[in-house]
Amino acid sequence: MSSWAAAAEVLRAQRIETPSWAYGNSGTRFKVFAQRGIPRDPYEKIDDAAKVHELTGVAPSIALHIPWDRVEDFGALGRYAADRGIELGAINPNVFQEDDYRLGSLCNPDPGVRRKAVDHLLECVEIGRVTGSGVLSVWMADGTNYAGQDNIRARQDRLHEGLREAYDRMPENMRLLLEYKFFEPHFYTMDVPDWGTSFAQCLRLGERAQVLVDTGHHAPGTNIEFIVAVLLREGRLGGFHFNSRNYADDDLIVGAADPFQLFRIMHELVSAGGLDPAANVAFMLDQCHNLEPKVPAMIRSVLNVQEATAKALLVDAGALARAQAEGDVLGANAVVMDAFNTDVRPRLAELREDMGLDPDPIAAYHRSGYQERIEAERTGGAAMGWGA
Ligand code: LRH
Ligand code: MN
Ligand code: MN
Repeated sequence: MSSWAAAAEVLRAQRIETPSWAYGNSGTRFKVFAQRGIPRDPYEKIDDAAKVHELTGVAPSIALHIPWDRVEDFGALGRYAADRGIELGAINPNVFQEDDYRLGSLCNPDPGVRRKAVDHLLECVEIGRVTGSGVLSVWMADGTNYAGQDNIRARQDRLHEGLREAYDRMPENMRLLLEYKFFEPHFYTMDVPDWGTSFAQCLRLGERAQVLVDTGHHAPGTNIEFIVAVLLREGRLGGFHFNSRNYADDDLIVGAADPFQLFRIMHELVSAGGLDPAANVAFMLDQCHNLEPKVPAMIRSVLNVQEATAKALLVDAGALARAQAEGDVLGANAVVMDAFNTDVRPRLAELREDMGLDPDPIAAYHRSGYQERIEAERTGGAAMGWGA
């Protein structure tokens, strides 16, 4: 694709999901910094997510993490979101924050603990049924710290059994996305360390099990766009958790550390049809804003994804294919770099005006008085779930 008119259509239809937990207080294991105006419950997180959508026009859903976002009545929560113009998105089970899970959740050697973890997944399937969520997004902290601590293959078998139960319980419209991470909190083995392990588990489960790529979960130097290309080709790229990193799972603003990597990922998506609604790739953010104010940080994140997408859509596919066919190494690379080096911000500002939005969503946020209002109204906001 290379014409801006065609690119603009795709950009209008883009959907980027923001995570409820990024609106809460967060920090590192050294300190959680309390900010002013932090949501006190899932309803207020929805208010913040709705503000991000109101100003960007492309963030119409919020991912939930259970139990952090547990409420009595998820139907009511969904209606509250709908009244504010957004939907409840992926349901993320949490099987990593209880003492019982010291040796793992689905992979734990103790059948009683495995039962508890599977029951939580089943509860999340039911929550997703009520909220109409299409994604059950599973990440487990399971792993071992020492050679011989547990049997690696037996843990894979237990993992399959647990996921199988959840998968079989899902309604037809739901997908199970299995997120991998190569280290942390365990440092010898993680039970789903990489896309290959996730892919193998998903293949055994069925077509509605797909791999989730969190861009902060790879060893330094990993070529993430290659993984994206292969998974798309296999029909198993379920979605992303976007964030950026310099060292480990930094959870910084997507596109902050390496905008070129984000562009390269988007380029692989565009060239393989990964932005088509039919490809059903979920674009979700998974970040922690430890220092910066949360709502404008989230707006910045959405804009960064949008800018990378716009640049990828500007790659002249015809010229690229010709250069590739001719073995023109420099020419092919130049086509891609030309797109990356295009300043798309003025065009995106115009597109926003076309969509009835302010051309500069961050300035609009600062003018809106929203930050002042939440700081005045909300006292004692909650931490995202750990470390506080
Ligand atoms: C794990 C992870 C996973 C969790 C989230 C809070 O590092 O990326 O997606 O659910 O962080
Ligand atoms: Mn993640
Ligand atoms: Mn992570």
